[in-house]
Amino acid sequence: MTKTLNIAMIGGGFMGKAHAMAYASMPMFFWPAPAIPHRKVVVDVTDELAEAARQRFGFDEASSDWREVIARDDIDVIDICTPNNVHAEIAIAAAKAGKHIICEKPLARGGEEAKAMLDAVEKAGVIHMVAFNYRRTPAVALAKKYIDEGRIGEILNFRGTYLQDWSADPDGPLSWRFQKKIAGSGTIGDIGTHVVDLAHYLVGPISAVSALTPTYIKSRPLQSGGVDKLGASEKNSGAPRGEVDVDDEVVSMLKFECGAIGSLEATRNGYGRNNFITLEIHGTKGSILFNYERRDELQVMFADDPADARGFRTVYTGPAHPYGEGLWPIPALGIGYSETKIIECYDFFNAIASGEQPSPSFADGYLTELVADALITSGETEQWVKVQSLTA
Ligand code: NAI
Ligand code: SOE
Repeated sequence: MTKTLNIAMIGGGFMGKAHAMAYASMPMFFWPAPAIPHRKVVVDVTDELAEAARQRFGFDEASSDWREVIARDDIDVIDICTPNNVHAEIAIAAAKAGKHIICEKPLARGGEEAKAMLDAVEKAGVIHMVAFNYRRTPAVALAKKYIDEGRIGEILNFRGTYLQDWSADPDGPLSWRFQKKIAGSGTIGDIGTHVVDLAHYLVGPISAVSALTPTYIKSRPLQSGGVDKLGASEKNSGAPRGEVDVDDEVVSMLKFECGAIGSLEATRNGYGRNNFITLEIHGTKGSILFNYERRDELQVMFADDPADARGFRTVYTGPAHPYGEGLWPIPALGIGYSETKIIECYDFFNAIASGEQPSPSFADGYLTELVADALITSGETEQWVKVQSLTA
């Protein structure tokens, strides 16, 4: 009989929806499942919001008090889907209560907070994961497989972009994503960290950065609390405005510990771009290209192909590729955002079942926060900044 584990999910916004869908779907895709996630309690800031989330996302119970929920003996897993300012407080309390933890990205508002979270989960001996789900796109996992097998040789260069346009309108509201005290940083923490995580996954640790981090839109109409509707829907040009104290864009050169070089670009102000995550990786024996907006496809070029057949080929991910056994039976039926979250859920529950930490764990999330800190400092000083070593 497959074991059931009770989930308490804190935060019922965009990510609450994605995680609830993953809990319901994971055993339907991956069977036998490592465990059955049971949607036990959902928590939000008011009883009304929590109750709406309970009904919508299929939880047994609703609560507006995460501390009380964490203290319960019948909860196995705490899932943190709140804005970034409460990740640390919730995770540290959950670790002390002996719960396994999955926390949305970015792990924290910087390296210091992330280190306290890492220390807490390591002391408690619980399983911990940070939800950098784009690693779980099968085409990205296939790129990792090719790289690990040496199919494109030694990595020379990594180019990663994450371009969106939902914040390009100056009258989009001052949601929590534009407030340093809540988000920690702007584009750097919100989407730049996804690229850093992908770079760490595919190439290895980043050792130094040289970044530019402009803020284009210095004030926005005030929004009093609430979920972040990501721009357009709450536009209100006549409302009183508040200061934006985070970066809108980051463009950085990168050095990796392995000797590779690279670049990272992330913006939420790039008109016409939506969820444009691209990776281009050059090795001594070939190259890999990925574009999340065409996420069923991986473009690969192997330098030892016959001269008359050289060039990029398109591999459509399917049953022969990572996670293919659980997903859809033929390639190109369509991998979506939900599938990345279902796979993430599968890997997290496998980790709980096996007792082995998953990747990315809080240790990986901490490393990513150290790079984010370095990007912020570099942007402020316009200097190269070394990433703080984990052993320092
Ligand atoms: P959101 O604004 O849509 O929803 C946040 C929810 O948390 C709201 O319902 C809010 O009322 C609730 N909340 C706030 N403080 C709380 C507290 N103290 N206790 C209980 N509930 C609280 O935000 P969204 O987009 O869901 O983001 C949440 C987290 O997920 C963030 O850390 C964000 O960076 C991350 N995220 C990750 C994505 C990914 O692709 N992995 C995509 C979107 C967000
Ligand atoms: C907004 O930029 C956002 O929702 C990010 O917070 C997520 O991490 C990203 O995956 C989608 O866009």
